[in-house]
Amino acid sequence: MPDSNLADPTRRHFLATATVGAGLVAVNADEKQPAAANAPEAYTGKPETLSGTGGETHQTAGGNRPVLTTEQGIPISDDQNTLKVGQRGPALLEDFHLREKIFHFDHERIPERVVHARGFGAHGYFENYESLADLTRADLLQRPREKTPAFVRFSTVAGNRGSADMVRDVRGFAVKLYTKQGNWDIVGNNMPIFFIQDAIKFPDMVHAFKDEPDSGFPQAATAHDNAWDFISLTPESMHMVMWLMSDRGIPRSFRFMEGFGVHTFRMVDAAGKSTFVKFHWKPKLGMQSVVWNEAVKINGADPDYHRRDLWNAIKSKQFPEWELGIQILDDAFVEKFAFDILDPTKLIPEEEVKIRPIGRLVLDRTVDNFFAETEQVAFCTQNIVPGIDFSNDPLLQGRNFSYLDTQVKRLGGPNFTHIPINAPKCPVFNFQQDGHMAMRNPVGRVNYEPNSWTDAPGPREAPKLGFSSYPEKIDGTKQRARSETFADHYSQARQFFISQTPIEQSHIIDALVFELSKVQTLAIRSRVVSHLLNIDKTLATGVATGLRLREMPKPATAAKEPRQDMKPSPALSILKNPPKSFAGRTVGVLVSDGTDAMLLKSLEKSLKAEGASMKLIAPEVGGIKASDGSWIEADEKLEGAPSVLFDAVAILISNASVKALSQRPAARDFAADALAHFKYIGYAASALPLLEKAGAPEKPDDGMIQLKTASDCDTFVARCRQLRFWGRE
Ligand code: HDE
Repeated sequence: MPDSNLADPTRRHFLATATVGAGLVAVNADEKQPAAANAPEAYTGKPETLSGTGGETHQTAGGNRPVLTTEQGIPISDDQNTLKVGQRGPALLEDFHLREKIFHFDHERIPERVVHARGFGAHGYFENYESLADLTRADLLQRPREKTPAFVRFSTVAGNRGSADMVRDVRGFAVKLYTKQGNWDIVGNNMPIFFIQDAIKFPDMVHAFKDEPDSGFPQAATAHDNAWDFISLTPESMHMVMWLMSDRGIPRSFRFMEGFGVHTFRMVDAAGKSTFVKFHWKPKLGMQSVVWNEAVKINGADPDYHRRDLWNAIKSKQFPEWELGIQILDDAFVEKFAFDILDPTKLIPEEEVKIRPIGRLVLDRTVDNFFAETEQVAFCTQNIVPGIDFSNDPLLQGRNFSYLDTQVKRLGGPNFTHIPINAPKCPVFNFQQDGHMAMRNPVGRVNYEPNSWTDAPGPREAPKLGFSSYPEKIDGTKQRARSETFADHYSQARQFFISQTPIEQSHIIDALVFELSKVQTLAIRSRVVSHLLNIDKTLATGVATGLRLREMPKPATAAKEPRQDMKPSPALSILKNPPKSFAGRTVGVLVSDGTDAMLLKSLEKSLKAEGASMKLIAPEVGGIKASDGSWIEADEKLEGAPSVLFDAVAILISNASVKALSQRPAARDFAADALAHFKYIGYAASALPLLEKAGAPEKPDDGMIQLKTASDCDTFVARCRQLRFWGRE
């Protein structure tokens, strides 16, 4: 709480020289050593707010306001004024406080990540369900119910650090597990595959996707010529393009998306037996995405929508949770699978290999400081622990090389592992030393091994305990070549498309039409459609019609004929896997003076029972006078809280207010957008004129639920579980 006594400067003049030292106690009576003069326990100055000669505010130390110091610990007398000759004269070079403060500020930024620059992190833990000793010797997976501390950073890929959250993009899902045998990073995404098969194409891909180098735009969007030019010349990207253009590209929040390790990894047991596995994170609250028109508006209304959602969920103790599952790929499966398990543009349908749940990830703590934790966290795919190993996926192999480089560049030197967010939470002993910002150097004389010193000889190898790579036998010719087993670029893209509901398919078509309409070069548009023809005819025709292509191109030449026998995989659709409840979601309730207080209470109760919440939106943020005369504070002002920010809405404005509100564009948009985005709408009869003005059908549709009684509120919340009333489409 702000202390109102300390907010307004008194007119008493601030005099730096007169106050310095005045509040300092020289010696702590009981001890020989004097306490630091500016230590909070020694400082007896009184906190005051004073006015300087130019009327500027000075707040002085005392009480719970410690003494301000320079980085060298020198107490500061005046933080409002530069040292000058006279009051209006030039500044003096000897003002070390000014110099240090501005110098530090000038260096506040570190290079942003070249990809995944915009992210948001949180702390939590991973808890495994049962011992996985039959598969791996990874220490964290041996003992049932053991908790391992975790830090997770979600991100978009293409946008700069200051870009908006709700862009169409892949989301990073990077998990750092601080195990007792070192840090294990699972640096994955919210899509189980990738655009390219070989790391050597990554710089080209990222260059093409990010803003164009001459103009510097578009920001955080693939809807431009370079991106689609690259895609259209890279048929292996077609499967990922289907995912990106699907609703997975615009997730409602991090809490409602899946995560994937993408590559095939190995689990290695104590006897050295290796099993290939894929990692999957399943959100406990189920999957949910927004619709494109909503995404565009969310970015304007709240560019921090995803980070705010995660922050608020944790702060309100609705801890986001995912289940970790593995697909175990035995030799027989690897042998008979239609694709290569090393190809990162292919997934393994859950219907073919079931996912075995092995534990859960809970995020229960926000960061204390965004920069120190979210910005400085350094994930590295090569951080694995004994019991886990790499596969030969060429993309993973390239990544293992890349992440160290990027961290050195971003964090300024090789000692980024000393930063608390990156430091393992288990003992670290080695002879690495020096370098920029070394916080931890070997102690004593010994800084090498082998050595013959007996007194503190330092650490040594542990042949059994230590990490040892799976001794895979490899015999081959050194060459630059792509495996022929990677050549089928369309079959799984087709499988993804045919696994979607008609609504989801139409979203994919709309997204492609939108993106390609921003592409100015006709030949590129047409080339993309030539690939779509190899995926699905309706898809290609839908896009060609949406673009008004005057001539249908020929199908692109396929390196391998696409298969037509792919079975749909229902697990790939979001809508075929709806959540069981409305928990974790929020209803935006539009209220006004005269809103039925009882009804509002009933709605709140129904939502609470479901584990959902509501936000009150009023013409003014100060609040409303409800029907029973009570004063109810609002959470948001109408113009700052459009309906796109909520999962469903209720419009409970009174008869007396409906006319005035119907004149207000924000109120009309609130209702019109809720209708256009297929949201469930609870309404009081008195709100109907606003809904009608916003284009509601004369006879309310089944997504509109009139609220009169407590039981209506229960019905409304139960209907909201379906998230959207697609019937309106
Ligand atoms: Fe990354 N990637 N990547 N990537 N990646 C980075 O590392 C790279 C790839 C992923 O929240 C960078 O710390 C190469 C696939 C995530 O801090 C960099 C290749 C997948 C994050 C880098 C890939 C990812 C990164 C930039 C092709 C999904 C954010 C900053 C071989 C499985 C981690 C950094 C965070 C970040 C390189 C491809 C996921 C430059 C060379 C595939 C989630 O090192």
